[in-house]
Amino acid sequence: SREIIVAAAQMGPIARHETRTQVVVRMLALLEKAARRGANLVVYPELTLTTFFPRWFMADQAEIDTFFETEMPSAEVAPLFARARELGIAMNFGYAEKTVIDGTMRRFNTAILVDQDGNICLKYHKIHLPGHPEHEPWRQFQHLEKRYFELGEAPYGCADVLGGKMSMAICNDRRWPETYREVSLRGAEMLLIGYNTPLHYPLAPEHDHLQSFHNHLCMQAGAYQNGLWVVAVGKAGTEEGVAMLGQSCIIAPTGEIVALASTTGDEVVTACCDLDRCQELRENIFNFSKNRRPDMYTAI
Ligand code: CDT
Repeated sequence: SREIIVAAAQMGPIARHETRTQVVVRMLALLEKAARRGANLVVYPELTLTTFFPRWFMADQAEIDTFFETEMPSAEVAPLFARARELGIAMNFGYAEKTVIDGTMRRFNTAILVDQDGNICLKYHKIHLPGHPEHEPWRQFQHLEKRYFELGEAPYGCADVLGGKMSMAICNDRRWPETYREVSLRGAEMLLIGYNTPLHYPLAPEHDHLQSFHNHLCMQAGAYQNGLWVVAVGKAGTEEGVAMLGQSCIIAPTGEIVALASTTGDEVVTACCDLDRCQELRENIFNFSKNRRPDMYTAI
């Protein structure tokens, strides 16, 4: 077996006025708790370092840019990198990234995977950006990811960490079956997902009571149908007046939830994940090379 202990480090609400330094103090507390439970890997939410700012319309780019990072680790985040490295713990977290590519300023909703030696070994730019690009004042709150971020242009990646193959996705990506199939075909044994999911969905409020169900439904199905572990971690609780989904969890390749957060605050849940269990699915019911029929899936 290839067992690793994984910690899902759910975060409670982060207010707009909270500084990176304050957030990192909370992340460090979760890291220490995870370390005491023997964790090898700690997974934090999407856009961990700030409040979920796409809920507000901002016209001033300078104000928008206050939520973005221009270097990683930044001075504020460096203590987290240092402590994780000292403890020999790998970690995954999301942040808003502002970076120059080929002389052009670009902005992405980004996640990184940092190995146990403190090196960023994988970076991912979110490819499914939900929401809308213009101010829609009729909504109780905005979801302006399409305004503040550009679409990621690279497919999902996969890195060798802790003796296993890890991939990352971000929030809305987890609703798309293609995400799991892509990373699985690229060899991933574990998919790390951070999210910020409001309980209220303005376009179909009749689904509000199903947020928790849909969250687990897509990820449990994705894990099972592709024979991989899924670690899903939310920023939860009432953040700036908006109720956000908790229920961060760790899902086995069988589709079973093996660890589940029971609060909507800062909370660590852990599970011992045997990466060899992917084979239980991949050598049997979902033996891709034996039974999958890509030649028949012509519509996709
Ligand atoms: N952050 C993010 O991607 N959230 C979306 C909210 C629903 S779409 C407005 C999600 O899929 O959870």
